[in-house]
Amino acid sequence: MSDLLSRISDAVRWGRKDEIEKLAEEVIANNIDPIEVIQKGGVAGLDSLGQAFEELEAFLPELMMGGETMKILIDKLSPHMENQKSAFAGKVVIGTVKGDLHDIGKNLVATTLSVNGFNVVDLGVDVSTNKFIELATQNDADIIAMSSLLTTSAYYMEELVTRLVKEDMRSKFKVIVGGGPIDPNWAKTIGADAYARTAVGAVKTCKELMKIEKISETLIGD
Ligand code: B1M
Repeated sequence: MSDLLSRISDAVRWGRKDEIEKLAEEVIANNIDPIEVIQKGGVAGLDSLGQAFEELEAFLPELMMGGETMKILIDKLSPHMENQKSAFAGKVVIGTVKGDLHDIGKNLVATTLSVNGFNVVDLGVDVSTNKFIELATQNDADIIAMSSLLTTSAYYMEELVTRLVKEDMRSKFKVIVGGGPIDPNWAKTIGADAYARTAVGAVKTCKELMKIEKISETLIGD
């Protein structure tokens, strides 16, 4: 198993799309947990690529190839995630905040919530605060879930919470935030209700949020 994970991590790191298809088939044939493979193989590969990018050992085209390879892995494995859709768990409007085009983590959170019984409305990437509020209202959502991978875009999470307060809508939606540069401190500072570090953590945390009647000062997180 650890050999397979490291081959998957390498294939994502070096953007080897043909190889990832075969490795995904090996995962499926051996009935291995897709979430574990995505996290410990795929995410590990992208982390190593991100590190190389920071150290100027990899450049934008490699980042794009790595991202595309990861998407192939997720697309192949998602249908094999254990479906827990036994009961309606709540409605979530999710998106990557304004200025940010990273969608791999957000997609993973959306899929994991969906296979765990949440009704998920995915707004995509580069989602403005207006669009979040409009679509959450239109869909009568329980939770607004915001993802950000860019430090420069994390500000829009704060903008959304501030707008909800100003427009007297704060009690209508629970707000959860996550993504690379986001941490519990940031979530608390901006007045979000919850933070999650991973997609699996987001499911656990959103389930907790659904049990809470009223917004409290205490941040929930995995
Ligand atoms: Co870019 N990128 N990127 N990138 N990219 C990062 C994020 C970066 C950390 C790389 C680095 O410098 N080390 C850096 C951001 C620095 C910062 O601001 N802190 C960066 C940069 C700088 C950029 C550009 C500005 C580069 C440039 O143009 N010069 C540019 C920005 C474009 C834009 O958005 N406007 C850019 C572009 C790209 C690509 C398009 C090439 C590609 C994205 C492809 C795509 O998403 N479709 C890309 C990639 C692939 C990366 C890295 C390598 C991988 C990101 C990823 O998908 N990780 C990344 C480095 C890294 O993260 N190590 C990097 C895997 C994914 C599963 O993890 O999204 O973190 P993640 O999601 C996790 C958790 O965070 C959590 O759950 C997921 C799974 O467990 N999570 C949530 C995520 N959202 C959540 C929401 C929740 C809860 C949990 O609740 C709502």
